[in-house]
Amino acid sequence: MNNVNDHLRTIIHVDIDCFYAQVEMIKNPSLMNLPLGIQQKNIVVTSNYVARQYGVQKCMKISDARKICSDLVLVNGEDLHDYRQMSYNVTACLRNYSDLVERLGLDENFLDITHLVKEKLHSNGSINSFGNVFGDTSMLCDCGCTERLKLGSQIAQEIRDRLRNELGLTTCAGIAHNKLIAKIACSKNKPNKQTIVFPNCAYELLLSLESVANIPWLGHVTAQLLAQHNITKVEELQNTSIDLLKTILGCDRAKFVRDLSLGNDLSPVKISGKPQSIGIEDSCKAISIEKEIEEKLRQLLNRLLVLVAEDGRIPKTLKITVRKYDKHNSHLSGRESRQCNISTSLFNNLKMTEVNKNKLISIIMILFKKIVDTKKTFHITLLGLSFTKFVEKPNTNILKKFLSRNIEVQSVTDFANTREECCTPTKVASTSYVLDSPEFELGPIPKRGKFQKLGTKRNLTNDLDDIEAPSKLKVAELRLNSSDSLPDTNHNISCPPNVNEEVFRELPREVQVELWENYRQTKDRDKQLISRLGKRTKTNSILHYMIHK
Ligand code: DGT
Ligand code: MG
Repeated sequence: MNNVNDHLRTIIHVDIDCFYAQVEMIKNPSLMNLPLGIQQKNIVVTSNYVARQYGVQKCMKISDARKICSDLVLVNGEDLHDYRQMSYNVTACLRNYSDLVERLGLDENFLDITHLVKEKLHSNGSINSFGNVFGDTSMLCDCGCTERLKLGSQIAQEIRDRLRNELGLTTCAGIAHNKLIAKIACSKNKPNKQTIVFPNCAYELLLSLESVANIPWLGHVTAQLLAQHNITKVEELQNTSIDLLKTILGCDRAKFVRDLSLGNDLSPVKISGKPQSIGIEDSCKAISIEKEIEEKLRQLLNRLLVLVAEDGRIPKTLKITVRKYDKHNSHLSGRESRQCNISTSLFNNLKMTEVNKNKLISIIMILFKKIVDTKKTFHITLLGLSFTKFVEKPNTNILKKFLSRNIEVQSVTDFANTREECCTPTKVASTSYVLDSPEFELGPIPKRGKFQKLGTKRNLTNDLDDIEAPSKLKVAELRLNSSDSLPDTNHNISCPPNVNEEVFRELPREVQVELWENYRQTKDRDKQLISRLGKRTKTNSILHYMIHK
């Protein structure tokens, strides 16, 4: 059952305690000792641990929560902005310890710290584990995994202390040789605790789960299929023959599920990149009128377009998901999806026009009608929209292109401004990290862009539209018309007066050329104006942006 070659990695799973509630308590510390619930519609999506002592649980109805805790303070948590930003900060902080950080939803991260452990192992004498240890440890493996995981638990403690000190968050962690065991371990002792599971205790850990439905990644539908064959306990799943599992689940799925039930998981920690899809969905009381469906979808689309705009890429595919209510068998009221390609030109403008929005709504309604026959009676209890297959926005202007790289950084450092010193990664990763959460999106790790050295507090994003950068054509035209020829490619371009020379030298040559031309253009224009008006006028240009004030 237990192959020592599978013990080589050290994985940490980090989960933030009562995530949305903690963010709200950080924003408003007076909530700290009060029972707090985070409300989305009529549901408490999470509660702080004070409220949990009263029995207020995740996904409880507001009315039920109030019955058991009359003092419950409710904060609306429908705007995910602050949660997303805190989530990015956590991931940025974790990347100090490994490049291999994988996000799962907004509040979970996997870290593969195998390399860090290897580096530290030599410099360590005897190693003590930190936090809780799961299971019977009288027969531990001697392949070296025990020391590695103990060291991993020290690193996990260090990481959690740092998250606490720098971001004010308490977290739980699981330390194990694979992602599955680390994730289950993490949930074993909560809140603000960590748990280590040695490979020989993995089997025992799986058996400690209440039912197969609690096995991560097994999935709701698989759990239902297994339940139809009276397989509900993990032990029953472990003892079911692989042939029967194949009959129930199909060949590949059967093997995957069998491995999960035994605690085997070779899946790597994948560096999160930008999400492959961005979507949102809303469950609702049964809707049976087409007009109401369209209205609901329009609301969803508006929210989704905000997320897509934040992401910055252009989607090529649109998908709708619908759940129909089947009154004869509510368990089988499954979801159905339809998708189609959409024109990227719909996203040409900075802000989507109403005309384009209406075009999208028409497409969405066509897709909807492919799933639901609106001429017959229908009851819809969930609607979802998502965009997939993204392409990067084309950059037309070389200067804008150069700036946009820094703007991307700016958008991330904005939220990290106050925390940048605490979370500046020791290794600057070139890969952007991501999320597979529907709400999610991410940008690159904060790093010091060239423009930060300009020492200006002006906001690049807002200034971009003000910049009067000459187009390439215009530069060529200026060159032709200019009496001062540009230095050839082998020579340095002169730094315009009053521009910080050090910064100027760091800019790409094309940008230096644009700046130089811009300066000369301004100078020529000023000269003409001076001669015409007899006084100096002010022009709006990138030069002014660069000039020391
Ligand atoms: P924990 O980890 O048990 O201390 O508590 P949380 O609140 O961190 O719960 P978790 O890790 O399952 O989920 C992270 C956040 O995601 C949570 O703060 C609120 C949100 N969330 C969780 N479950 C749901 C859900 O069913 N619906 C919605 N809309 N949000 C949810
Ligand atoms: Mg959590």
